[in-house]
Amino acid sequence: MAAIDAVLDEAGLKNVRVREFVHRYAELTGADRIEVVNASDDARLVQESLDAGELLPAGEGRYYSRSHPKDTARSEERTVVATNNPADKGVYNNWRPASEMRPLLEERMRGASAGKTMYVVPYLMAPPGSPLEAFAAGVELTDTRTVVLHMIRMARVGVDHVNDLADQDSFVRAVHVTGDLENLGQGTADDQRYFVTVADERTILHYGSSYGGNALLGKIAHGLRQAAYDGWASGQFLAEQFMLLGITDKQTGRAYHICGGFPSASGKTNLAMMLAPDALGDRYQVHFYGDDIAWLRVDPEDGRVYAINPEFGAFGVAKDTNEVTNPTAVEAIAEGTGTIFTNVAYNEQTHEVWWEGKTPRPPADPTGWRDWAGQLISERPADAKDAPWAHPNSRFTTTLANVPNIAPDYENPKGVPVDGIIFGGRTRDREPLIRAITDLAEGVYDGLTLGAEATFAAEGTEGVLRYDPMSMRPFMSYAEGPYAAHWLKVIGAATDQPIFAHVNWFQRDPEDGHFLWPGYRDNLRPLLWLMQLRNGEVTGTRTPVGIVPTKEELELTGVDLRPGDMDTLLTIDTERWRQEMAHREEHLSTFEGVPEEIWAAHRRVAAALDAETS
Ligand code: OXD
Ligand code: MN
Repeated sequence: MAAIDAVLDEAGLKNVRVREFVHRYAELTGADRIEVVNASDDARLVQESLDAGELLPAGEGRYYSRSHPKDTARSEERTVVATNNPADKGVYNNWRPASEMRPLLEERMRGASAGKTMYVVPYLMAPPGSPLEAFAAGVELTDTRTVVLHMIRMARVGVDHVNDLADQDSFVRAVHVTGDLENLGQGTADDQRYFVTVADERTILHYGSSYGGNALLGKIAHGLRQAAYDGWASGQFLAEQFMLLGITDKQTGRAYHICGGFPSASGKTNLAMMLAPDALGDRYQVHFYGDDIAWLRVDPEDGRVYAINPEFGAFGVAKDTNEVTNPTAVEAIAEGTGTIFTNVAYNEQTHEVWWEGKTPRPPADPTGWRDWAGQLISERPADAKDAPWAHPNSRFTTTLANVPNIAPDYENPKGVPVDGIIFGGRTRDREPLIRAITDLAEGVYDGLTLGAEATFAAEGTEGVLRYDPMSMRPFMSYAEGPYAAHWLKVIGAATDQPIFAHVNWFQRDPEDGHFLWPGYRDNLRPLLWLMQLRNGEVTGTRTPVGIVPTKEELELTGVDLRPGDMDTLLTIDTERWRQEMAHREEHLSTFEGVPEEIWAAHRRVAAALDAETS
């Protein structure tokens, strides 16, 4: 007891509520010692991790870590949102009563950190001074040093973030206990893991992993689940799994900001970090703000929607990251950036890292290379010769400031005004390159019916959409009907509302399967059109599902397209859309309390499609 107080005193941690929280969980988890962390401790903690073999060197100022092979991804089945109100139960949030989950988690955590250090990580999920700062402070207690190092890269970390709170109690209590990863029955009927957000008690209790969103509690558990709940409960904001980028027109001096949601494997990080295509680079500059989370609120002064990225870093999927797909990410993870790679392949002699898609082929000389699980490539058994070297969910963790086109105002506490909100899934047909939606309810309806093609059997039937409302399916913290209503309320309060759009970079030729649109940097072109449409500079063509550009309106200088492909990219296949409307109706019907405005939007689109074919 006295020893804990001495450490907290020494660290200058004054917030009495935080101190009580630390005491309580130090006792419960049985940790041997505690240590309070500030971002300035990074170099020392890195050195300790290198000495302990938890990190390996990966070139100058870069590091490599391997997770336990049974612990390589988020587990949606084991993730629960608990509250004290059964009405918070939705379709996707795995709701359970707080009175059941809190004791269950605390029992699992009891004594589970014996022999370990419990790190106290005070953090802020917002640029300091943000109007949403009251929702952004948290303290993560974790028994794993590499989790601390990830938190320092992904969140603003230091005792000042909790000492100075106006309401000393207004921090998220986040507890991470790793557990015995070898013996947790991961993926079996006897799975011991639980990742619980007790949303109405602003408490996060995660047990049984030390990987990514399971363990870096500022990011997904606080930045998305808790924040979405807080945004709704307070009536003040939305927290969404959205990227955020800026486009500056150097000719006119105007700046635009676009945020949006994409289901996984739909190119969100590449889009967020993109550069203008060479042919447009003299005129447009694209800036990066965030690749994964945006909090949206309306500013009473000008009635516009403002967005912040609450994060401080990027936890990006390594697979397929290269000079073509994402040159800015390649720079952001170069030597000297402090990047931590996890579960990529590693060369223990040269300290190089490699993942599928980094180069077209793996390194020709296997000497020194080990795959993500630590197996020497040269000693792989014959039947494993073709297995990937990196885990498909291998990652890099780097701070935002390392991204070369980071926006100069990315730390502006106010955030940036949002001109466009886009949704985009990976769909091989039906969805055109872009369709703009000018009506709020139709925009929200489009987000609620967002989906991407199921890619393998476990996710659904091949080719059928797997719905992922607003790309929030794994992060929903309250019921979908009230969620839709909250969207209408927040954005509806803006006097100058953003335009909505649905984009699709992945249309394919039905005959030979080639991608019709080159994607990547050329994705700027449809976004420029969207901004022009919002400004009234173009009119597009009205269709039952939104406004699509005419070929002439799109800036296509320097794009490499096959003849005829542009027409297909802008075509609405009314028959396919009518089939889709039936699926949408079924999908929306699974939610209780969907606002009438959303149903009306659905009926309007359905009627317009019917009118087109009759
Ligand atoms: C995710 C992530 O799992 O961003 O979505 O890490
Ligand atoms: Mn994400």
